[in-house]
Amino acid sequence: MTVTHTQLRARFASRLSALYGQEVPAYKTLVEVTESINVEAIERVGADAEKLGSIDRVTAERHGAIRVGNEREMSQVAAIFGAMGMFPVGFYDLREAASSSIPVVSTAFRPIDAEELAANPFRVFTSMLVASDRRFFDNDLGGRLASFLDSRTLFPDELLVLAAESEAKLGLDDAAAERFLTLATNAFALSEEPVDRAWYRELESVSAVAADIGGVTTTHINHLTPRVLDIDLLHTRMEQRGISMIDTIQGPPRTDGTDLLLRQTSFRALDEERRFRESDGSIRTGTLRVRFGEVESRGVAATPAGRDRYDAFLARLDSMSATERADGGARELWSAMVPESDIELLDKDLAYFTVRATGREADRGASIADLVRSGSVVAEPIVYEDFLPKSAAGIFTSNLDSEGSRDSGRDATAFDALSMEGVLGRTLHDPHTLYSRIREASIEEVRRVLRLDPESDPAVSV
Ligand code: OOG
Ligand code: NI
Repeated sequence: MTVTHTQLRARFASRLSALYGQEVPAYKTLVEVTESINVEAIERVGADAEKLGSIDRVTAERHGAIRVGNEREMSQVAAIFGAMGMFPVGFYDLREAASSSIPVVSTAFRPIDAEELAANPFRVFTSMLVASDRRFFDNDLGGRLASFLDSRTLFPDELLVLAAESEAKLGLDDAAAERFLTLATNAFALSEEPVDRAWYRELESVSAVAADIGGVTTTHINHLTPRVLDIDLLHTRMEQRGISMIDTIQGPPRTDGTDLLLRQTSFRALDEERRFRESDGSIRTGTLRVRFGEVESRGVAATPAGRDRYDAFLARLDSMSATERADGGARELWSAMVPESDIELLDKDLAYFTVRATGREADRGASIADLVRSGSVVAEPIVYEDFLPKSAAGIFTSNLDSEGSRDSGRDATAFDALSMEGVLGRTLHDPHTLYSRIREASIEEVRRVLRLDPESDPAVSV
């Protein structure tokens, strides 16, 4: 029997979750609290709570975050995820997104078809260190870092061979699937290998993220994030369970209507025991603090116009004082800038929806929003499947003990979405194209069912 990409992805997500639960026990508490809040939300709100995904999808839903060191490692990760039906989507340059030192560029691997997303939406935010960026690493350190990374092997050949086979044959037989999943999961387990203390510290003085990536010979899952239906309540409950959360919830403020995009928060990184190699060659036990737990609530995907509103909101927020923000200023600002009801979001083309004909007759020449108002069509929000650079940078920095250092006068390494595509050696998908493709397919179907003509009913093309 062939184990399909979809099954491989679901099994990989659940194995990683088991691994991370063993390694970071607070993650298990987070999952427990998340699950009970989700059940309560369904009881309280009813079917509407499932408007952005069935309870089964939401309960199983996770995103992971991993970090690799160079282009070779990034292309290997792409091959491993390609074996599970996960494709690179979007480009994030975190070097620019924060004042602290985050010398990485990122993409997210995820399924892209509506059915695959519904079956298992597992996604992994994947960052690659840019050791050549002289703002962070001078010639000497950057050179030593690059050769350290060149000489390590994160993924065994056997794993890469199985990945290629799965990609080519759209799956693996049972035995090969088992082996693939074991090797893939192991590649992200925290290693027992001693950490070279002096090397780690040297990198840490520039950037804690650089040390986490390039200070060790292996990689590990940085966090796994469950999806919760009420993130404000979760924040309070976790504090009550004695787990100290970061102060803020990243992303747009809470609203009474349909949330846009993504809201995230995390608990502080915890001390983890690691072995160190000291400069005299002896091995000692110590601790590192890099892995944390994050949780998120997902809203509707924003169109480019909706995204512009969010970006404008962030810019306005920057000029607000902390007290103003905490006093409901953020929420007020958001309400003034973004409508909350589905129908307005749809009418103003701020968010993506799929549409479905109800069987009730439609007026000719009506817009989609009119058809929704008159009951001929229902609109359902398309879940935001991606990430937000500002929130990602916020999550990175909220868990760093020091800002690190950078010299903005030195040369930046030019690296954009096209460069990322070159590194991956495969298409880097644009999130908007994917969301609008899902929307268009549903409109096409409504047109067919209602026998609308795109020529005489132009509004229906949104
Ligand atoms: C990734 C941080 C970004 C998110 O949810 O925005 C991220 C990392 O810490 O490696 O996971
Ligand atoms: Ni995350």
